[in-house]
Amino acid sequence: MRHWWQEAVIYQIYPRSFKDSNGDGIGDLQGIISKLDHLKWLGINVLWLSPFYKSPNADNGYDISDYQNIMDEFGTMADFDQLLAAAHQKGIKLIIDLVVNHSSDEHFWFQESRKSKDNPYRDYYIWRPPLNGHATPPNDWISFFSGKAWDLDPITNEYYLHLFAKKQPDLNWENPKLRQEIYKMMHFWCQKGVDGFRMDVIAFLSKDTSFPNYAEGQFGNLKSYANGPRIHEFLQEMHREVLCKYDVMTVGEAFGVESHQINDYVGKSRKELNMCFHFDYVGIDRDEKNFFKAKPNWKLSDLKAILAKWDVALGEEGWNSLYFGNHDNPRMVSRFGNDGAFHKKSAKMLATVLMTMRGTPYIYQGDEIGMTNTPFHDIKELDDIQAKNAWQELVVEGGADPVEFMKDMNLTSRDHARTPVCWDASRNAGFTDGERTWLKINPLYEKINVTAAYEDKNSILWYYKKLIAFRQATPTLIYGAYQDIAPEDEAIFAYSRVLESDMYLIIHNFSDKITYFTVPKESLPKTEGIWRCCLANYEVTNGETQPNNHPLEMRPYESRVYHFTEMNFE
Ligand code: TEU
Ligand code: CA
Repeated sequence: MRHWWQEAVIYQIYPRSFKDSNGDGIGDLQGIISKLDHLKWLGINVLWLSPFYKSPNADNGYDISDYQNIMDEFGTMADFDQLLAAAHQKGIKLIIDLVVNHSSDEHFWFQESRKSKDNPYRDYYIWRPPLNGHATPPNDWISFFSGKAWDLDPITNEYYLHLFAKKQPDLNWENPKLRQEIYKMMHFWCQKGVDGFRMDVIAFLSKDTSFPNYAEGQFGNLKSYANGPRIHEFLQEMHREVLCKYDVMTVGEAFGVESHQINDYVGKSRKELNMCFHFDYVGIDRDEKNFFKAKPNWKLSDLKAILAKWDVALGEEGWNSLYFGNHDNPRMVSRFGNDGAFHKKSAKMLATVLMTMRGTPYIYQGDEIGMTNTPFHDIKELDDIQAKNAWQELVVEGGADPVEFMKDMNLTSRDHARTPVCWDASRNAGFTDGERTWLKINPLYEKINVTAAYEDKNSILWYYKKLIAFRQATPTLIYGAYQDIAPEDEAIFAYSRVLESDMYLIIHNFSDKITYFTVPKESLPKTEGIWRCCLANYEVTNGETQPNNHPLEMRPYESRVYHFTEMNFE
């Protein structure tokens, strides 16, 4: 059976950075409403909103203090209702972020929980006494945002667990009352009419309650946090109690899930999730020991191997999510493309990859105009708690070189994705009418902005629109089998997509040099037929359109999509 969420193209909005409507320099819900026509024009089907709930913003809304109210800066529940209705009216579905591994420490539950050991909310969180009666945490886990994952709370002299910031205590999913509260909250949003959930660090919900020390080896920490003993029981319960009652889609953030485990989460018969974001290539351009350090010479063959591995692992049982960027990663064109001489070409090439692989594609805001990384000169220019805590730990306390640290941040910071969307060439890039913005504006805004992109029919934006429409109209690109036909090549990424007798051949040049590529004979169809280049990011003249009988000359960051039609001999 085919589902609407397999055929959808999804667009992610990080509300703080999308569009400001009232001049305070912070994006908001009315800002999003004012730009829905942009999304409609692009042709996207689903909008994913990063958290917009009440939050003290220790982690920009991923620390929720009230799951059923709206963040003050973003507006009101009436604004949300208006946004949902307006999106639906334009034929756009809306999915929301479900952040239930942890809450904010300012959530009522935690405020109560910390008061005493016998408070009715005590077991909503994970409390443990100090080891041996001393100030020693229960185990050696560290937080993703630096420092220990346990904090000693003086009121009851016990530790609480926080895999992320101190202000993000982990919820205790062992407690059935907590689980019921979460399901009730999910019903609240489903009854409003939202169309699904993106689920934050979903594989972390169930912990090994003996809290062992880290497992040995690389990613030992992830092995300890993720895929806990009751994770599938919890997800199946969530499905039974909430999800199966609505026509909603779900996508889990599967940090810590390996490819051989994925179909336990998304397999058709599992009744858990529809799809997941895997994290396998998030670290491909990072130093193995230091996540903040970029490793510039990542290999295309490694990236392709990861993509193929997941496609095989998911097979016909599961379904993939395709993404090259989100609010936690640097800009995709700066990272996987070339944001200098081949900015436009490489942004279009990456978009072509995204739209021609098997799975549901996710576009991150601003990528449709090729927004790039932003130069940050000083730690004060960064906002992200992950960067600030790392600065404190590594530079201030650890004596690391501050210049080196900032050099790394200029490649790897999460804030690259969070600088405001550039709407036009006016002051503050048309993001706000106010004087200031909460995070700096990308200095290229006069050139790279939405208005300029609309005016240039050759722009990245127009190309996205064409690609999206093409994909939506082409079942083979959505459902067809995926086969990498040149896995070893370090410049060319080439694959076929086949559905019954329909075949596409897609070829990209991931390098800044002209590269010749010969399609391997065994990858060509056995029957006679005609090849037609139906989409490309360069002009393709007639003489060049046959991929089957001579080497193709692929220009820097060129993408071509070929369609094969069998010859009719009658
Ligand atoms: O991300 C999970 C996560 O672990 C990332 O923050 C990871 O550390 C990052 O990708 C590395 O750069 C989710 C949210 O997407 C993120 O924004 C939140 O900060 C985090 O969970 C906590 O809710
Ligand atoms: Ca605002």
